[in-house]
Amino acid sequence: MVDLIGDIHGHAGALRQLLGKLGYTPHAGVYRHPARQAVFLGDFIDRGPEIRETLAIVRCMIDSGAALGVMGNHELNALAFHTPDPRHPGTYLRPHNESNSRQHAETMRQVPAGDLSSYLDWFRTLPMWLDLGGLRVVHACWDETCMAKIDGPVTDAFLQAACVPGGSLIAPVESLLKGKELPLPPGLSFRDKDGHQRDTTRVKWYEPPDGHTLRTYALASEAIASDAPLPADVVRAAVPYPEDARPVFVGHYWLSGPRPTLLRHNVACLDWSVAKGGFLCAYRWDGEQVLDEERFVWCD
Ligand SMILES: [Mn+2]
Repeated sequence: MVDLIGDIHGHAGALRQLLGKLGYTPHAGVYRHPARQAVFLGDFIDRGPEIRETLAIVRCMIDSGAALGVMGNHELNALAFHTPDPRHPGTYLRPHNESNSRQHAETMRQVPAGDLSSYLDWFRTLPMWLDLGGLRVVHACWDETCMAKIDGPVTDAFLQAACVPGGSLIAPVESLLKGKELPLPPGLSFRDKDGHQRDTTRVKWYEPPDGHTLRTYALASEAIASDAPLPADVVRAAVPYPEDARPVFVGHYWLSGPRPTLLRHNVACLDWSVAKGGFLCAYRWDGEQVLDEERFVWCD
């Protein structure tokens, strides 16, 4: 059975503490559990004091079979940031503008170039999602219509299609790794936890949109003060997660609260904002199809 672990973002101290609490101990430098496997939900980098140590712990566990893991949007962004754009020599698939450079600066400062290049090669081996039979794992959103459009390894051509404006894979890859967003009506914007002005909001993609307003369909981490109805095209395009589907685990959403809660009986987000004053969170899964809030494990 498995222990799912949310977004680490360079907090190796919290990771070591959580692994210890879950009964994983280091053997020849690799954290292992005698009877269980860890599953990482992505977003290992770009914040926090110990990005290099986080990468070392996670990669050793995955490469040795002590863990599995999926790609987060930060790993995909880093790949595009460091992959030259073949059409425009001297530029990269993710432009080196100020905000992108700022996003990746801590990773480049903390991880020596040679190591980073090796980790980037390794990021390419991370799957976009995992279907483990009794449970499912993806960084932000389980949407099989998007998955059907994605196949093959993370090559330069894949990165180009997934990251460069106009690319054929942008919409499906962003849905899986960043979730569903909807545009807010003119004049209605808000500041996110990083202080960025946002004119779109992340939504409860797993719920049927019927009966929802902007306020109730937005994820709890984003307070939208509008009871305007959802746009018709958003309602039409929604792919809610079936009530009787296998449990799905996601990260990504920077949730906050005194203790973890489920999004629904078969949907759990394990990102409780360790990199923004919250805590690193795991879920100890033993095959149950109705998830149980008593199975969250976290370190304050
Ligand atoms: Mn993320």
